[in-house]
Amino acid sequence: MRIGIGIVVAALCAAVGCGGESEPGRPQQTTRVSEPEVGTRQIGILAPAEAADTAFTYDTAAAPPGAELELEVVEADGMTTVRLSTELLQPNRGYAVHAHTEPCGRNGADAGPHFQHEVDPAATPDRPSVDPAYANPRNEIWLDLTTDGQGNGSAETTVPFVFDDRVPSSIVLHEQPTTATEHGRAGSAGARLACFTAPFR
Ligand SMILES: [Cu+2]
Repeated sequence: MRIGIGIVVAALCAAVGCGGESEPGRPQQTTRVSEPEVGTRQIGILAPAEAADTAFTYDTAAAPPGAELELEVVEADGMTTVRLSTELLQPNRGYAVHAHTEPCGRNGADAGPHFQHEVDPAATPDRPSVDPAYANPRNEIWLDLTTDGQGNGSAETTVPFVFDDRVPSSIVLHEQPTTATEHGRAGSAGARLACFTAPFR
């Protein structure tokens, strides 16, 4: 009797195709040849801080309202690649840019410190990490860029980690053209000119 039922099931499967252990109504699994990619792509248009929703400028001369920021994040094979492209910022100017931990707000400080994969144990809310062992472009996400004559620019970085439950919440553009790397100042880049709330996942 058991054998008989087995043959009937086998025949049905041959006719309609049974999906191994898949449950009814669920798409069947396909074989993956590498880790799945996880990614986001977000666009923000700068607006004056008092009127902004997601993309804030705190200095309308250095980071003009209407400037566009596009952020792309791709996690794959244990690494994360982040691309930032900008349009209509100040022409021929450098901007130091980083991923920060908190969403943007009315004040530049609202975005919190730099996102760090391994958090500097010496850092406090009042004294951000300035230790190059932690404040560096492999443990943080730095996207320093220089604009062309039209104010367009781009930057890309690949860091040797993917995110766990902690992810960056924003991208901040700073006054200095590049990010400091020396001990005691590592990660410093001057005033916050603009901020784009862009959850990385
Ligand atoms: Cu920053």
